[in-house]
Amino acid sequence: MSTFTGLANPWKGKGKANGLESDFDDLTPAITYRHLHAQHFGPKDPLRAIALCDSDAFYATCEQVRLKVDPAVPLVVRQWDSLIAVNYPARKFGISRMDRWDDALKKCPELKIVHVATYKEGDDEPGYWEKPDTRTHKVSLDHYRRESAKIYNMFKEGLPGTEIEKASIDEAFIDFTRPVREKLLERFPYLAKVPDDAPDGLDSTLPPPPPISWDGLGTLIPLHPARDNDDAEVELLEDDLLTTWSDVALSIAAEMMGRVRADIHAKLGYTLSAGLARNKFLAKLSASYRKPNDQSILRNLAIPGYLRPMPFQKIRFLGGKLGKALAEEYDVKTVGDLLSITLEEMQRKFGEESIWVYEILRGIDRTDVKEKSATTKSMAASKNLTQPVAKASEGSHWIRILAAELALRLNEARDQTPGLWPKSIVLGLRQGWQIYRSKQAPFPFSRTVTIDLIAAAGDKLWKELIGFDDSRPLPMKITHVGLSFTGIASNESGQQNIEGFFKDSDVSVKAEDRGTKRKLHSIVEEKHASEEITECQPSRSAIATHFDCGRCGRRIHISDDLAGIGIEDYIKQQALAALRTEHEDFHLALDLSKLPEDGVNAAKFRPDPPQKKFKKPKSKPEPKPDGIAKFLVKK
Ligand code: DCP
Ligand code: CA
Ligand code: CA
Repeated sequence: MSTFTGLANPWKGKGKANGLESDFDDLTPAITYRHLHAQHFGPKDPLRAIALCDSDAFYATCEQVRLKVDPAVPLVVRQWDSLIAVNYPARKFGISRMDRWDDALKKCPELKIVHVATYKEGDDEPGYWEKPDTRTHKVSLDHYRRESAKIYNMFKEGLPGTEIEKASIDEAFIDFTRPVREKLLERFPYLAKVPDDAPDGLDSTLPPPPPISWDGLGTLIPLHPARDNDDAEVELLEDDLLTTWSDVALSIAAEMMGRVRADIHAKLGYTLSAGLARNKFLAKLSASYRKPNDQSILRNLAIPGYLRPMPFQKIRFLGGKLGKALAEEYDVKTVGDLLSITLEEMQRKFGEESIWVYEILRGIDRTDVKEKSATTKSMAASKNLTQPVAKASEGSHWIRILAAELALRLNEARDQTPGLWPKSIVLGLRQGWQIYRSKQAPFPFSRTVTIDLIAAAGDKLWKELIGFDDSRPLPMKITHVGLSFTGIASNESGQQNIEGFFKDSDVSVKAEDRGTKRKLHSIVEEKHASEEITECQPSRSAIATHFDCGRCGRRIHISDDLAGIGIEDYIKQQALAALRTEHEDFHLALDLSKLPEDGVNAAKFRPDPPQKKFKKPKSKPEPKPDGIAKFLVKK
């Protein structure tokens, strides 16, 4: 065994005879004392350990836990005629989300079918009804959100020092880098100090790590997936020889992940599956390697073997138009097939932003795990209508149902964070997927959140958009009604402002009766008259969709298709990170083009040069962030 800097990549020389073996050239970076002792961990930190943890058959398990059903009983969650969640015992009968509920019952007569809770007008809370009717009821996911929050809170409590980003109702990214670093130093105290005879001081590479015992830590994604069992022993031996400190970091993260998964199962009854790897993209991809109730670990050296044979259209954001365009353009199927396309070629065909895809295909993802702050949160309640709105006056019915959901959710959120209040309320109406109209208005502060208050604000927006005159034709065929709160913040200062209003207007803040609240409503609306009711685009999620370049002062946006509400936040982050890298490179290229030919040292400008080749600077500094985005619309 030699030093770990020069560690051979097992794929080098074994790849196809077309030079592909150099596609993954960042798998065994030198790991130094400086890395280990860094206080800030960038996206290229070699000891980064990220997990994606996803609940198994989530809604189905929520119902199984709520109803105290034996987890071995096949159970599905029904929404109207379709299924939205199928537990693992039911999957054994060949039941999937694609089935109608009655077809599923044919496949498994003892199937337990639970219809998702629904709201109906006049109810403050959702209920589980015998025969809910889509014409009058609206689905409620409140119970699932509440259970989701419990799981999230157990992550927070059980994993101090980690960064946790909720990625959807049943999954979260967890960045273990910080606590893993502490554990490394605790377990291997000899790493705490640079040895006196270390040749390069802090920049000396760490001594080789000890072999790792992976027992009980999960499923290792193999280094050589194609090998048969006879080679298992060889592989084990090889595994030890190839062990790096990055792997040790992953193994410690896996211990922590496994412990919290077991705690959640014991306390709340949910099983979770996790993937652990060096970045978010790979963690997400590994999480489904073995389900349910397992965690899969993707060591750096296993990345090529895992990615290469993967049909790229299976990768979530390559499943849509972009994947199709790539498949057609190059007549290819797997990630490996795409590796021969150069960055230049990809960018020429698909726009500058495709650097992000180029990197993703090589297992590189620079996005951070970022906890979402409560200050930019939004809450949306919506209903797809099987029968479009027939008359203008029907609006109040739906608005009231949506208002009940928002009231419940805001009140629950206030139990956790008192004083939470939305800045605005938005009514969005849709005709199919093509036509969308919305209005928003500032939302008046009130000490108590009531359905009346929200419904009144919603009605006012409906009046602006549609009116309540049944004798006039509707301006659009409404197939979807959405009511949302945006800019939710814990509003101490907001409260003071409001109390200020009351002093001015001489209205008692203590009065809680409806009349006063209505007055309050109109006072606040008057105060905001100048900014009141603006036509707006479909509401965006709270995540940043642009950055401001410190060098040229330009604001760079990700394209509209990517910024939309249908695209997951981590995809937006990835696109934004790619744009940022691209933009930095653009400046770098520009800098280089201005320098005299000789003595140009890229490292001077960018200490950590990227693996791709620089693009030639354009004559005009006009980076265009569109291109690939048109392929990235949700399927
Ligand atoms: N969901 C839904 N409609 C979909 C997909 C999902 O209503 N088309 C809901 C129900 C799921 C929950 O979101 O329970 C989580 O989605 P997942 O894709 O994570 O699927 P499950 O958790 O149900 O199953 P798995 O164990 O495969 O993760
Ligand atoms: Ca899930
Ligand atoms: Ca999920």
